[in-house]
Amino acid sequence: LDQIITRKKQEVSYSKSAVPLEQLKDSGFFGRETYSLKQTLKSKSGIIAEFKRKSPSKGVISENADVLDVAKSYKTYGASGISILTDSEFFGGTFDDILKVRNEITIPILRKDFMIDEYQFYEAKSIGADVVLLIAACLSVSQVQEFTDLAQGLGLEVLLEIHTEDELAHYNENVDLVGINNRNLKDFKVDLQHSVNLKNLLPQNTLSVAESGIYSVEDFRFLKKKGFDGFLMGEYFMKNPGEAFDKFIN
Ligand code: IGP
Repeated sequence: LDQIITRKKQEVSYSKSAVPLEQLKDSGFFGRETYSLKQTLKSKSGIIAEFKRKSPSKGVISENADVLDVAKSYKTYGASGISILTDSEFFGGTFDDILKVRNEITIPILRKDFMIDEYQFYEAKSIGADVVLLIAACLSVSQVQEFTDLAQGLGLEVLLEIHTEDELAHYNENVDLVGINNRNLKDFKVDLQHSVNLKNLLPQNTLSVAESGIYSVEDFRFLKKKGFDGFLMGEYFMKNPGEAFDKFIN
């Protein structure tokens, strides 16, 4: 994680020198209609399906998948939203992946990246995202507050990701959704029960998303029964291209 953050800081400073923040703000934001993940989590399957080519924990997952084909099938199968990694170095994603789908896909798009600088929120808005991820493990409590205000001011929804009890301190009632990562980003271990325990410590009625390591109908049903509203799934769908969501939904 430290390595990712170091690299991310370099990337952001490079982007800023190419297109300064003031210029990015002036360029006007992409006029895509915005979609609310808070709403679609309830009205659709609850599945936030992810497009991901590779990851530090799994290596190459799917090198040649076409983002538009995948996004269209996710939408058709009833996804509440699509999560698109925009980190290149570690996850093989690009802004282009969002640019390619934004005009075709009428469900919320989550820009999935490591957000550490205000610049990235303007970027997210300018490429047409609806939702951004804030990872508690990468941010201070005050950064979470500050970035939540900034994101929402731009019309973006905020998914706050936590993994430990300590990170509950990063929660504030303004965040739109709370994701609990089943995977520990430090050692990559997956523990669903740990996430359930943590979810039970959140205020009731918090919209909660179980993230990562959901590989079977059993995993999915277990988390659903425990009251999670959303399910962020990447690897499973990337490795089973074109597979419908029926067995999860029904
Ligand atoms: C998806 P999986 O195990 O279904 O592919 O996981 C998603 O939860 C995972 O990609 C993720 C992630 C993150 C990636 C969750 N939080 C933070 C990068 C950064």
